[in-house]
Amino acid sequence: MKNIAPAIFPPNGIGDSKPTNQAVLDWVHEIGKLTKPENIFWCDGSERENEFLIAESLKQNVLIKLNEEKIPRSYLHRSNPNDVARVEKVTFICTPTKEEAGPTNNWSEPAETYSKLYGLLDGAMRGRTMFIVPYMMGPPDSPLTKVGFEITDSKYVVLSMRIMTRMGKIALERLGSDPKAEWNRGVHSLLDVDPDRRFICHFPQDNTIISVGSGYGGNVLLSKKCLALRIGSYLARKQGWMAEHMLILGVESPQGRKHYVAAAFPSACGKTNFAMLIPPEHFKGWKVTTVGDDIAWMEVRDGRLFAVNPENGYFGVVPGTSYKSNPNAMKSIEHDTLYTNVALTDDGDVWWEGKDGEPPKHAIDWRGNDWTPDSTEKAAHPNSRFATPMRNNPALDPDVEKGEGVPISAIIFGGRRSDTVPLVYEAFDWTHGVYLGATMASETTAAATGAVGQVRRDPMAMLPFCGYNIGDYFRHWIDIGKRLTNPPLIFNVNWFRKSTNGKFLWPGFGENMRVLKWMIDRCEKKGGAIKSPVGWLPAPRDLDLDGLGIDDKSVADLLGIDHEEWQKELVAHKRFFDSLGGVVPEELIGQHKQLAARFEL
Ligand code: OXD
Ligand code: MN
Repeated sequence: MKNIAPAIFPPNGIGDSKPTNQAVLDWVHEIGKLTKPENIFWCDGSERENEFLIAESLKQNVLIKLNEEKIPRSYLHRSNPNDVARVEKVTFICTPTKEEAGPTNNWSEPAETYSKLYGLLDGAMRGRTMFIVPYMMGPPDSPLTKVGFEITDSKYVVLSMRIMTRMGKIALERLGSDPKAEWNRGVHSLLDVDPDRRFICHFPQDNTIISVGSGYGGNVLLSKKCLALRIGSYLARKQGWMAEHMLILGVESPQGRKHYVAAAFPSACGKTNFAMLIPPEHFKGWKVTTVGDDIAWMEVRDGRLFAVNPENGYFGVVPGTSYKSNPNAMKSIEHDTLYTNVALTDDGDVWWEGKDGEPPKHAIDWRGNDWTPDSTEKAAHPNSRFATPMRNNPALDPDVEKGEGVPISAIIFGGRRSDTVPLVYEAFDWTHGVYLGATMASETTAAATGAVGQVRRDPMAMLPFCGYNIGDYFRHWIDIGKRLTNPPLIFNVNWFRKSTNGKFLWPGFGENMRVLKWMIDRCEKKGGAIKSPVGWLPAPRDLDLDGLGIDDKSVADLLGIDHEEWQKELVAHKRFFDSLGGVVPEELIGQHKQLAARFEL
């Protein structure tokens, strides 16, 4: 096997930050004996360590330095072209029984899977450095915060984890030396980046993740989808909290009244854009701030839901990001950013489809080939990404580090639907809201491998991320509702509805503030709404559409409920529930019946 990650040899004082916790030391010893690395590098997250790792990565062509004047302290990484997105078909939940993993997950028997993976890992790090990355998910003083360790043979993973998590000493301190303390064990090896030897396996009962054969994003930054969502959701159910695929934003009125909302959209449906929304001119004095752009951990306190963002950075889709679509993201990625699979211009800048300005006359595309505007290939991969520290975001919420979290006034579900689903509507109550989440659907995107543009049901945007039986997950949502005396209102949005001639009806981006404002009005019990079979809908007059230049017909189309389309939707909901093989709680079956009955009235 060709060594694609040769060992590096740190000077004294770098790579020797061993933890005191014996359970960690024993586990690292065990994995070291198995993978047989050239040496072991204990990360501490320091600046000096980071500089050393960057220098070594540049030498080994793992990173390309970008133009220091244009984008200071930023780098480009190109992944293997066979390895550019999360691969759901080789992602497994390894619970003792198939039933625990449920109908929406790939399941594999734990003992057999350990044995297969240990076979693949045997000697996998020969001639390589084994990095031990301690990291912490969540603000330092939050009760929800968790510690993880990722063992990896990829420098790119170490450098990305440093951006995406609170990495190094801070995590070791949080863990302490109690050998019984809870922490996540993550093992990652690139192997030889062969799609046939690529597996992302979760062992929820052991709080363990093993990922082999990939070097890309969500497959290998084990803190994110693997721990914060799949293992996280399993722990959350057991421990009575929630781990959700949701952004968290703050919205403050000119009078200084502030609300926080959490929103679940499937991958690549504008979560980062919504989390960093800049209110348009018309909403002078309103402020939107970002707590998180991808994941929310939430708990019930005093009958309310409080949320923290477990992450420390953003791993966002690059194409389409521009000063028009997301100025705060553009400002965030102007420095200290690690890009993956974007194009490199001749002056060492980065470029992607949808960036502001003219395309460069010549660039090197994401595969490393010459590219010109006449090329038929894309310059940047559609799932190319930035990893950038959240502190780069000019709209970062001041309470992002608050251990107790922020109180959630509204939960928003949404997807990419060309038809059927109105721009916005509100659930009648919590259980109805759970139904909206459970039946959510979206047209697929490039964030995962597979066909793009097909409507797939994606409950709570958690289909690829729920680490246990989806029926139990729905039940957990319903049970959480019972503990909420002051529950958030639940909404559904669809920014992507199209006219009969295939044009988007809604301008989206900053103008989504108009929809957000209606939701906030509803939370403050002052927004108008009309009762429809699907939920509370704003009448056109309830939305502030001043100065938007949208005609009445488009507004009617955006908010319209087409009974024929909804008959099909009802059938699709039923088909989806049936496909889950009897795990859906009675309450949600009841909601389906009630929805059907409301259409009969
Ligand atoms: C992500 C995803 O990377 O959802 O956030 O795929
Ligand atoms: Mn995501």
